[in-house]
Amino acid sequence: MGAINAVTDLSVEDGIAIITINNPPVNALGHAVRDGIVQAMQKADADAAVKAVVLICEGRTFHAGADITEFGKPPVSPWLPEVVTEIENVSKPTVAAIHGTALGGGLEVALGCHYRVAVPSAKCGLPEVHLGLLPGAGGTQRLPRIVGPEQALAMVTSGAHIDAKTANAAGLIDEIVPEGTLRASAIAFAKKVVAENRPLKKVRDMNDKVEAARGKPELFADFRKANARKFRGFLAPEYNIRTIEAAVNLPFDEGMKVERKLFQELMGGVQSAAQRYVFFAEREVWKIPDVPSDTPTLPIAKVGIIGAGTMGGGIAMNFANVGIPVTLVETRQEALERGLGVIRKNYETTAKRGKLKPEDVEKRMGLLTGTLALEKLADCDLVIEAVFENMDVKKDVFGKLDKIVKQGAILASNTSYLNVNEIAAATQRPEWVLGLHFFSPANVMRLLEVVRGEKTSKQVIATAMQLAKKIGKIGVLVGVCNGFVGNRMLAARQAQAQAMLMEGAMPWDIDKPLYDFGMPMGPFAMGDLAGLDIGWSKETSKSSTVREVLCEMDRRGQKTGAGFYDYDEQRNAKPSAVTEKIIKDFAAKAGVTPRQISEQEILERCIYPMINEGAKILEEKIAIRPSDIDIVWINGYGWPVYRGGPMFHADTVGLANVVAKLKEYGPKLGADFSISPLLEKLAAEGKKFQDLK
Ligand code: T1G
Repeated sequence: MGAINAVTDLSVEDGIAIITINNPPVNALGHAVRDGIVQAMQKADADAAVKAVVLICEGRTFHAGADITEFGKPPVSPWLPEVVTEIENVSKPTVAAIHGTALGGGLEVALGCHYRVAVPSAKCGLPEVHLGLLPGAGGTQRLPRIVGPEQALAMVTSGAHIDAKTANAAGLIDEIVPEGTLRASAIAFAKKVVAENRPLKKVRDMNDKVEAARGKPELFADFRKANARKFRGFLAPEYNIRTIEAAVNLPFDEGMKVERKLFQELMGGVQSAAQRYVFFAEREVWKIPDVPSDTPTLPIAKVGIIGAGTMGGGIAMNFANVGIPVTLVETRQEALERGLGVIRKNYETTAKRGKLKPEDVEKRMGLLTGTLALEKLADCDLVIEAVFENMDVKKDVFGKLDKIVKQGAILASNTSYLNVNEIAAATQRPEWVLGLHFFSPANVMRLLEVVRGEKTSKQVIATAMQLAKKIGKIGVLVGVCNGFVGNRMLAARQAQAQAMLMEGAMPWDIDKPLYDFGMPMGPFAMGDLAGLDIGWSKETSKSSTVREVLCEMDRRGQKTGAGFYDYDEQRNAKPSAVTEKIIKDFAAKAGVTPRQISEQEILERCIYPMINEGAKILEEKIAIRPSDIDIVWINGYGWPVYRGGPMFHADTVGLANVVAKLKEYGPKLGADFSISPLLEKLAAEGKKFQDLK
């Protein structure tokens, strides 16, 4: 038979038709693939010599879903639901042969087949919720009919990929076949189905599990309640729940109508547009225009970390987690033991939660060596300094490292805002120096700002980005400036939050609109969580700010039961009359007449100066592209992914509106505030940050 089209091949072997799709990199179900499958299924169905059909993909994976690059464009028939129905209605057994990841529309295509076989390493999932969507080709109606509504609810709202063994146990995969034998085993399985005259198992007709859940609304009510906090602000999880409810309560075709309606609502919405933008943005960050992807990288087999405090310890765990031995250096034995103790406690907590085997706790602790001798770092491939944020201390450490550590090793600073070029200049090898800015807790937060110094070599950059991926981080390359990308923009927001305190807003008035916007918490609640005494000392405190006065009163945040807020035993925050009086006293001393500030003004004055700072960061080439800035904020500062990040949000609001508001707030934004020329230019041209390629 041969090629059906550029991506689809149809062959017949001993009565079994094999439809082979080859659409790299992930066999996404773009138009050609959909059309190819339909044509091939029709040909196989019409061929009397064909007794059964196998659908298999070339390359690294079975279909990893619909082609996301086609979203937002006019859909071209055959649509994916039609493809699935076409497969289901073939009059001969159809078998999906799964390897890699059968995801989204890919799993839906497999659910249209009458049988599914997979190799042990295969994974299945419906991750559409991560794109602000839901499965739109029958997955919400077919999956619960196979795995039951409970597991279907968990799968469509978490988007988790389940392994072949679990899928087999759940009835999703009919047979696990040996690794490397997929094609032959699938053909053998198809022959067995024919020989045993097994029925055409149409999933749409398998109603036992959904009918069993009928009349049990508590299943959904409990699920919603249990996940309310996690799903806060997102639309897609709730929509996914409704489709599973429809699968339980309605006949298949009625349920499909509900799926289609809810799918189109989400597809047309800003949340999905934002999450699809983030999908591609997370893949763009790794592409450095002047550092080709084939730039040779350096092996990192041994890492040294200076400072076993909160950051140093968290950073060390990232390397131990991937099997890289780490030497931790401290100045005092007591500090070293405390640091290693915290790491062990973290691992043991993870093990208690069943997310780590006890033997793995020991294995990882076994990769950590503590020492008071800097000389022990001589043969490290990478040394990361995580000491006190003071330039003189940093330069002293780098000067010593320069003399101790072997040539060809990378020297990195975990500084969160200091000048990396100045630190590098404290060595004779600035081309081997860069910043690796981890976020606290460093073993949890996904973001890593990779700070490129003016002399950092391309090989060191390529190595750092590759290492970021290896330790499970999202590496974003940024340039040297005060606070790099994240903290520089945060400072712009904090300045406005502080300013509005003096104008009449209370901390809780400012935190609320940011929380409602989707941030995990506002600036003042965040301050209380981190501790108001970071960088504060009783000795130098002069009661010159609200924060200083609070610290002087031992209101240092959650840890002291009071800060900007008062906290109960369960650490629930409530507005504080004490803080209110302190703020009013400050405002009175400044001669300010407090005024009511609207939530909209608070939100805009917190976010728009950030966006403006983001535009300046692009002008200064501190960030490569606007979407990198968005990835920093989503993965480092809790910006809600369904709003795409500050720069995407600006495009959604309209740059002209942002500029107009910044001009309207003008004097309130501070004497040294100025609007970014790039932002003004794009606004004037009616353009978006996304137009900046
Ligand atoms: N469509 C288009 N391009 C895709 C794609 C997709 N579904 N998946 C991956 N790519 C591109 C990606 O942009 C990158 O391109 C390259 O493939 C390698 O990806 C109706 C509505 C499969 C686990 O959500 O989770 O089906 O950067 O770097 O780390 O119900 O890709 O090289 O140019 O991520 O090995 C549902 C999305 C779609 C799965 C592989 N499916 N993909 O991870 O490689 S919605 C998904 C992934 C849907 C239907 C609905 C991962 C992966 P480039 P990569 P990876």
